[in-house]
Amino acid sequence: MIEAKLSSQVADALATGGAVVALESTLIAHGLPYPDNLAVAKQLEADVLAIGAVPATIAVINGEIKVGLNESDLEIIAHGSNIRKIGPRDLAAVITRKESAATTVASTSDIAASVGIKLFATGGLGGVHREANYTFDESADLTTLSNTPIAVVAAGVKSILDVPATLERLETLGVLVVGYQTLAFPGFYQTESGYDLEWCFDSAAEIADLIKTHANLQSTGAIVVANPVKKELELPKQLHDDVLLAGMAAAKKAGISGKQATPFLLEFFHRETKGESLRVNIDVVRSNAKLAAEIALELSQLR
Ligand code: PSU
Ligand code: MN
Repeated sequence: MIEAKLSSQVADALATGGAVVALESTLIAHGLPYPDNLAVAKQLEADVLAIGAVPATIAVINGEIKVGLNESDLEIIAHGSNIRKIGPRDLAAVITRKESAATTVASTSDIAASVGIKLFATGGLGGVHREANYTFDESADLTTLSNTPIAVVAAGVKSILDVPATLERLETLGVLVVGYQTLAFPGFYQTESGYDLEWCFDSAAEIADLIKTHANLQSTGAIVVANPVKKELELPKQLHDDVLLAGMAAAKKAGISGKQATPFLLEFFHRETKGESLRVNIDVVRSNAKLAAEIALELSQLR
């Protein structure tokens, strides 16, 4: 088990088999602009609480892994420009240096599963980047999901990625992907990515059952619950495709690669769509947090 400081609400809920939803901090520090990000961080926690589950936002604060952040921790993360974005491999370094850092899907999943949290909500997963065939840029989210027993609610993978390659890797790595009320794999800013799923689960209760069965089988990987943005809220396709092409060209020109690629492209989208992509991004994470809370609640009633 990873040594972490749990908020008293999270500790109580875990001790009594209550519903807990993990939330990540990279999305706050590097995925959304200040001060919207701070408001979103608080809104996500309120959304989870309103459904009757306990939110557990995860980050490293002054060298300590925290599960459940207080107001001042959230401020530190939200003023994120000099906060590192860290995957599982970086944890030891950040703790040794007593720095604060934002955790990605990979490191958040790792920490959450290790303290006994079963549900995690994010926006879009990391995966295989376009041109990964020669850059080798594949998110550590994939490796972690292959060996971490947690259910992650996401609107698919970020649309800036190579979506079909990411789906192939998820299959190879043994990560179960199920659509929530859909067989169309979501496209993050868009309802559909153009790629299909093999499983559609229709309710939070059915997904809670699935998580329980998966655990009984001692399956070691994660379950991805793919929750699409509502059609009437998605980013228009032409706008999305145009901005993505322009963003990738701008990234190349600016020499952006590796872990800077995602924050650069998300910011490019927010700017070039005049806030439309930001609105969709917020809708997506809120909807995922709510669904994760509903599933966590059902699961707590099963156990
Ligand atoms: N999805 C979002 N916004 C984000 C991310 C995902 O809507 O900021 C972050 C997550 O923390 C994810 C990370 O784990 O991007 C993946 O980054 P990379 O591709 O560098 O591994
Ligand atoms: Mn990468």
